[in-house]
Amino acid sequence: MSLTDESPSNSLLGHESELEPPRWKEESRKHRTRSCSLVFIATLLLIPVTILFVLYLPWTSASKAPAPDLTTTPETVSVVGPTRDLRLLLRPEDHVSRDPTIQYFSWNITKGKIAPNGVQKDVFLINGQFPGPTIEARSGDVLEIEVFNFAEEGISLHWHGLHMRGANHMDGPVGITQCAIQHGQTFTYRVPIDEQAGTFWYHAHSELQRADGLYGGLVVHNHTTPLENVSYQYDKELLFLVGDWYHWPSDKVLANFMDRTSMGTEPCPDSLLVNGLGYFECGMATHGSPVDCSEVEKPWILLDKVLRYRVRLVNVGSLTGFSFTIPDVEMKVIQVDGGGQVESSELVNSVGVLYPAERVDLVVSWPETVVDTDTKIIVELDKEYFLRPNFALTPTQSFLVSPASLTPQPPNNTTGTHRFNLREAKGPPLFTPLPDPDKLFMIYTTIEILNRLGSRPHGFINHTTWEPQAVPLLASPRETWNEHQLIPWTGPEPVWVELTINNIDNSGHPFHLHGFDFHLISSYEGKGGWDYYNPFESKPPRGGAFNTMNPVRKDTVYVPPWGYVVIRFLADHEGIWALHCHVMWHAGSGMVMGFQVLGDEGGLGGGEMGRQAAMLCGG
Ligand SMILES: [Cu+2]
Repeated sequence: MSLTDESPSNSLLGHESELEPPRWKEESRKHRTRSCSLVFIATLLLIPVTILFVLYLPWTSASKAPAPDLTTTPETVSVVGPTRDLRLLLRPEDHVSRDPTIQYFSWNITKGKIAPNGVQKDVFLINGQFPGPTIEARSGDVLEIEVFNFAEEGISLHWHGLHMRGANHMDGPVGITQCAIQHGQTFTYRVPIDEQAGTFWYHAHSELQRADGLYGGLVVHNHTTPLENVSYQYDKELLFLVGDWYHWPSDKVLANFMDRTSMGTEPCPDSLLVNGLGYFECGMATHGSPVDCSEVEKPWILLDKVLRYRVRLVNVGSLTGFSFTIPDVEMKVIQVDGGGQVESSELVNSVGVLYPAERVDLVVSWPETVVDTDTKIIVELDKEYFLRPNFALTPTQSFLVSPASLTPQPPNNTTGTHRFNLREAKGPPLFTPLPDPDKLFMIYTTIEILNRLGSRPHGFINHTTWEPQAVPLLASPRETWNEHQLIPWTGPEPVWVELTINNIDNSGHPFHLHGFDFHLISSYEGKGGWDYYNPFESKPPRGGAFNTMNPVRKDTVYVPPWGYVVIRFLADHEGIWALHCHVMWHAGSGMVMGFQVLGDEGGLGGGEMGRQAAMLCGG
C-alpha cells in the first residue's frame, strides 16, 4: 500500500530505503531552509531541483536518520493510497547469493485512524505502514530491530516460527519473556535466524494488539543449492497476508466474548483483509454497530500470468480459518509453516483450511490457454466459529487478477474446485522413524464458564487460566509464579517430548508452540463422546497409530473439535516457551501455557537471559 502518491505501488516490500515515513520529514524541512538562504535568482533556478530533492530524500536516506524525539508522536501519514493493488512482490534475488549479515531496522510504532476496507479504525502503524514492513532475510542473518513506541499502550513483538536459540528473552510474550515496551520507551530486538528458512511473520504479543493491526510478514529465503526457485520451478514470489478483520477495537471484541451473555461464542468478524486491503459495502453495516464508512475500490492484482509464482500465504487473522482458491490455476502445495516440506504431487486450484498463524507455500501457474483472461482470488472464511452470525460480513470475497496483457479476455469459470486439505498434509519420508519420546505430556483445553469467575468465559488449559505476571517468568524463580502459570519443566537435558493436546470443545483451536518446530504424528476429530487420548493409559488412540515415518513439520497446528493432536519435538534449547491457542479471544481469555526447557527446577531467573528479560520492568 502506498504511503504517498510518489511511492511505488510495491512499497510494501519492506526494503529500508522504501519504508521510511515520518522521521525524515524533519530532514526535509532542514534542506528547505538551507535553500532559502541562496540569492534570489539562484533560488528561483534551484526551486524545481530542490523540490525534487526534498521529495526524493525521505525514500533514500534511511541510514542518515537522526534518533527520533520520543516526546513527540510522529505525524501519521495516510496509508490509504491511490492504488488498491494487492501485489506484494518479494525479492529473493537480494538475499540468496549474499553472505549472512546483521540487518538493522528502525521502527516507529504509532496508532492512527485508517480505513483499510473503507471503514475507519484505530490501527497500529509501523513507520506509518499497515501491515508493517515486510522483512526479507536469508538463513544465518541476524535482525536488529530498534523499536520506538509512540503508541499510548505497552507493546511487544514476537517473531512467529523462529526458534530464537539462545534468545528466549527476545521472543516477545509479555509476562513470560519480557515486560511491555511502554509509551515513550525504546527496545532493540536482536533476532537470530540460524539455519531456518521459510515463511514466517511477526506480530504483537502484548494485550490484543495483533487484532488491531500490529503485524507484518517475515520471509527467510533459503540459500542452499539448488535454489528453491530451481527445485520448485517458479519465477517470482508473492506474499499474501490474509485474515479476518473487526471494525471494533480488539478490547471491545474481547469484552464482548468474555461477557456473560456470549455463552462462550466468539464475536464474528466484520470483514477480511488481504495485505492490509479490503472491501466493505457501507450499506451492510448494522444498526447495532454503526461504522464510519466510505466506499472504496475493491482491491485487485495485476500479474504476468505467463510466469510461475511461489505464493506464501499467511493467516494473520484473529479467529477464523480460510480457504484460498484461484479457479483456473494449477497449484501445488510445497511447504507449510516455517519451511516444513509437504510431499505432494497433486495439482489443485484451492487450499484450506488455513487457521490463524498457519502458513502455506504454493507454486501457482496458469495454463497457456488462460494467460490472457481475467481471473480471481477467492478467500472463503470458514464458518466454524460463526455461531453468532454477523450480517455485515461477506464471508466469501473475490479479488480480480488481471493479466498483464492490454485486452484481457473474460474469465473462464468452467473449472470446479479441487482443494488440498491441509489437515492431511504429510512430510517427506524420514530416513529413520522419529525417536521414541523421553517425556510425555498431556493437556486438556477448553473454554469454560465458571461461577467462581463471574460466569464469564475463560480459556483453560488443564485447570489453569493464564494471566500475565508483572515480572516475566523468565526473570523470576518458579516459587514466585502464581496459580495462573502452567509451565511444566522438560528437565535439565535435551529430550524428545511428546505432547498430547486434547480439545474438549466443539470447535477447534489452532495451537502455536514458541521456540520449536514439531512433528505432527496424529490428529483426530472426535464425534462428541469422550474421544480423547491419554498416553498414560493403555487404551489405543482413537485416531489410529502414530505417523513417525513421514509426519509434517510445523509450529502451529489445528486441534480438531472433540479430538486431539499428538506432536513430538526435541526440547533442546533453553527458555520458557509459550504454547497457546492463536485465536485472539481464546488466548486473551487465558488459553496459554508454556514449557520450561533446560535450566533447573527453580526456573531460569538466575541466568543472563533472565536478567535481560527484566530489563523493561519497573520503569
Ligand atoms: Cu482457541
